[in-house]
Amino acid sequence: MISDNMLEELNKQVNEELYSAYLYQAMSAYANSKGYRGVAHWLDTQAQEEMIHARKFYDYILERGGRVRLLGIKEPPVDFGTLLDIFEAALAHEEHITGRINHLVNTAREERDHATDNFLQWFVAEQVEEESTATGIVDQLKLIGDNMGGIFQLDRELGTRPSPSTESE
Ligand code: OFO
Repeated sequence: MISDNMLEELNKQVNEELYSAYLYQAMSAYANSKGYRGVAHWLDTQAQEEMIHARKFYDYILERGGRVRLLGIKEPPVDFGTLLDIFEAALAHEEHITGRINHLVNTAREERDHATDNFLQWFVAEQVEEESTATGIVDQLKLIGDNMGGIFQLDRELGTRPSPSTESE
């Protein structure tokens, strides 16, 4: 049996992942308003991926016979500044999510809940990828600086991100 405490933490994580989707969607809308269509596409795809993450937690709660509680989703910001600001915010957010996943793993281990521990390992690996991807884009943007040609090229590159159904989300 899954504990009430573990269930509460998993329900909180559904909310964290839904907020992640909301945040990336808001970033995408902002990038679109600035004319960065490729960046907007990349962020939109990320928002879809976060919905899949939320769904994984949702399905797991049900699979364990738990009750899903959908908590209120907080409002994300509207303005995100420069492209570098956007991706630095994305990286900071992913670091926060990594902290949450680590907390969930610690809780599962304290409770000797091996099934939940095992379920969470996919997210442990996923967070390494999420942080590495965001760091890569931040580094590229720092190198590019104000070079419009570089920004144009990066925008085009980010616009080619495949949809979550065809990549390993
Ligand atoms: Fe769900 O990984 Fe990003 O936030």
